[in-house]
Amino acid sequence: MNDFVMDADWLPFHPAPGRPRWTLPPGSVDAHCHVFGPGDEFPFAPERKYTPCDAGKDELFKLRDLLGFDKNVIVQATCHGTDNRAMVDALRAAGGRARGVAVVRPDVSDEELARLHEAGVRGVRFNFVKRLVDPKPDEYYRRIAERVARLGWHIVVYFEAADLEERWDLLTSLPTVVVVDHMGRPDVTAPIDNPDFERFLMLMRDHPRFYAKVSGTERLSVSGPPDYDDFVPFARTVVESFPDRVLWGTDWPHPNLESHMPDDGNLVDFVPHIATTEDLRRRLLVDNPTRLYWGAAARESELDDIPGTTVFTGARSRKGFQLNQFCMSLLRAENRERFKRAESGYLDEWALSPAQRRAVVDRDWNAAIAEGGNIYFLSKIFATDGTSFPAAVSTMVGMSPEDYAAMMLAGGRSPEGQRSIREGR
Ligand code: 0GY
Repeated sequence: MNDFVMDADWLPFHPAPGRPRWTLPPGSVDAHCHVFGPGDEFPFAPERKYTPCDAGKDELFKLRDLLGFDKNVIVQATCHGTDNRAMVDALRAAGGRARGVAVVRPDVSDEELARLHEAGVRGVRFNFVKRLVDPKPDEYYRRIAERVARLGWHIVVYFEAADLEERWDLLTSLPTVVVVDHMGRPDVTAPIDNPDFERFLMLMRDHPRFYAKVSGTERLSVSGPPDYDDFVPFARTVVESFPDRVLWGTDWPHPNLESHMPDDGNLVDFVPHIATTEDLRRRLLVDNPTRLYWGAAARESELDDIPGTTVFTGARSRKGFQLNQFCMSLLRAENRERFKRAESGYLDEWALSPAQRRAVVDRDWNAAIAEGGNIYFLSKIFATDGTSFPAAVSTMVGMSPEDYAAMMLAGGRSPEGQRSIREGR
């Protein structure tokens, strides 16, 4: 029994969308869609501004297959607040074919962020649209940005065109890639050179870390279907000016529409009107979203498949920054003396995580590397302790220093050994 009754004026998603008349390029990503509930399984948030119809993962995946998309990016909707369970459940069910954008509070725990990452979340959303949320001061968002930047995530922002000016300093100082939903909601009935849209184009032009979703056709257009004439010049300008920084999504199940509910097949048919060449369409639908949501992760999982080697990636460098800085401080004789005299007090001066601190205290180099340490920096600790490099690293493979040295003198490990952790060879 569903405890939630959708709003009286709610327009449910199209019950039977048609198959598009053109074929999406292979590997296309629907880079903006949501799941709502179902409410009896994943309750809507008490602070929500609307109660939608249920629109769960099964419906979403059916639509993905009907339209011909390969993958989805599921964006946490405001009706679920900061409870990301419905979205995470959909990610897990998608078997690698979906990534997520979560909504979190600044005090979200590291464990929760790690859990979201593992499920496939690669970004957080800051929503400034006042009819959807009670926006917070800039500081609130800065604290979240700092947390998620360390994970290599990006930030998706949703705002009304007129609000860009007020949030300009915050947005342009965010430390990550920033994706703007629905082109910053331009007034498509205004001339294309209106000041609000000019400001948005300036944002994109002057800040190469910004991406734009050229989506929201059905919610921004006033001229309406089937041609959405008023929307076309705005979207085309963005696609043609920034072909490598645009994304597109259906926006299914289309929350808060008032004028009409589109047939999602027709929305896909509309894409060639805004991305007019095959090359532009491939970048919009395949290359850009794949790079943003699957690129780094795919590369890192490849790197993680090298037996006996932990590659020092950007994410690990961010994670281990304080640990490695501490190690480097030991290059100075006076710091070595202070560390040797009162190890615990010296470690207090560095913002190490409990796991990093434990690894240093235990001289557990495998643990230190798992926490973002780099062997070349960690070697400053070996030197401070008066331990040779081979003696220190022999502990990582459970060998005595003598046996390890003998193996190295005999030419090291055989190249015939294991080549892939995943494949066990
Ligand atoms: C969208 C647009 C809207 C709603 C939300 O999270 C949401 O509730 O994003 C809207 O009402 O404009 O992109 O789904």
